[in-house]
Amino acid sequence: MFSVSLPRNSVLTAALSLLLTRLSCSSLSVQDVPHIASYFGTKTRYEEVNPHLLRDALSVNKSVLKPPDTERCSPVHLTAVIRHGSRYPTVKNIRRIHKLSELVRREARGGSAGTGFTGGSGGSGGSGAWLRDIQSRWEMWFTEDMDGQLVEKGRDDLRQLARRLSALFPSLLSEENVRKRRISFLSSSKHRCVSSVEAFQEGLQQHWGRHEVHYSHELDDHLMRFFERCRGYVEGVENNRTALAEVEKFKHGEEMERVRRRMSERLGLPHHRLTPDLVEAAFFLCSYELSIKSLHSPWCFLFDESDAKVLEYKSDLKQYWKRSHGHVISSLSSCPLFHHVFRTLDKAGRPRRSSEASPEPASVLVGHAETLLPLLSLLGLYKDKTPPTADNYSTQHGTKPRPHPEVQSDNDKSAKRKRA
Ligand SMILES: *[C@@H]1O[C@H](CO)[C@@H](O)[C@H](O)[C@H]1NC(C)=O
Ligand SMILES: *[C@@H]1O[C@H](CO)[C@@H](O)[C@H](O)[C@H]1NC(C)=O
Ligand SMILES: CC(=O)N[C@H]1CO[C@H](CO)[C@@H](O)[C@@H]1O
Repeated sequence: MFSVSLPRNSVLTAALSLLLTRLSCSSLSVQDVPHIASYFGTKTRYEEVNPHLLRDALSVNKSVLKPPDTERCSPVHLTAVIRHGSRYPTVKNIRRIHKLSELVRREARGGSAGTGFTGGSGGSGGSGAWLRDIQSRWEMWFTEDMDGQLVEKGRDDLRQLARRLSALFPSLLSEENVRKRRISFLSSSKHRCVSSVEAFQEGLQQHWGRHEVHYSHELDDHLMRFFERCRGYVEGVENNRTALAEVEKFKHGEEMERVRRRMSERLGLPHHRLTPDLVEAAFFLCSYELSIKSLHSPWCFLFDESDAKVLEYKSDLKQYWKRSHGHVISSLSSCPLFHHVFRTLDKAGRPRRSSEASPEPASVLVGHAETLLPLLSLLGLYKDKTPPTADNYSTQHGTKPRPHPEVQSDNDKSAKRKRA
């Protein structure tokens, strides 16, 4: 959250909300949550980062908005750049999950190696229970048509975020401002983003006890999917294998090899059958069953905490080199959005005669993690002194994240991903 104090005692506020939160009717008790639940990178449940929302998904802390004691301020504008809510895996990962589940169902014989786990609902210990669960009870329920769509829980993420923001900024996200269409809603054209911007509007209406929702939003891929239109980025990073050399190196490096070997032992599968992509598919499977269905998946028992840290580092490396500070062009590609946000803030903060119309009270922009990361990087946030590399796992993996003081930590999962 960053705010600009204006001459006439007003506060201009821009909230950057990275990841959303959800939570409501989860049936998982605390001890049922997989022991590796906080290592899923961009797929971590929002409640792992903001556990207070488990108790009350609508709670807000108004003290974060308190202006300096010497000033009398009131909010005049809110810009929120928001990622879509929880979603299904994309087709690429659904195919990997399918391949993994077939392999394990047909060929896994279980490990004799003691894993130190007791798992599965049988609770009889060893690898037997969870592997029996996977092989006889677990059903492949992902279908290709789910391809990255928003899940019901993802809708809740956005509804609840809208309600919290509305409680924090009642004069901006007000019923009247929405009714008179004074608030702009922009979205990426992807289905999950459109569903998210609609859910956000539903949340506002719920907040006011209304049932009939009138949606109003515009699609703008120039702003929200700038990354696919920036030639320098597409050629220099997206389509350039060398740009992600550190990720490739780590993927085939000794830490990942150890995870692979342990996983193949636990499953009783020949090592060569389990590619690094399939190892990752199992990890994602654990994360998706938790975030979509609130399930403690039997697949989670394939990993211990040290395995999870390695896989988390791998996805951190990828985000860093693909979307963040790794290559300057990645952050520069967000210039269209950057300029849009700051032009909007400037306009809202410009001194006005009292006869002039007041500025747009709020601008809500819904995009992707790929939208947020380059923008945060361009703002200079979360920049490591030394870049994370394939060789740095041992020095970097234990680093605790420190959220940047000026970024609202509400839902800020990305803060965790950055090694401050
Ligand atoms: C609210 O935020 C302030 C400042 O960040 C913090 O000191 C305080 O403990 C928070 N209150 C609650 C109830 O979380
Ligand atoms: C690909 O990435 C490498 C490493 O970052 C860089 O040196 C090279 O110039 C890039 N190639 C293109 C075509 O941009
Ligand atoms: C934090 C840390 O150890 N960073 C090092 C990672 O590796 C690169 C080169 O391999 C070094 O330059 C960094 O200092």
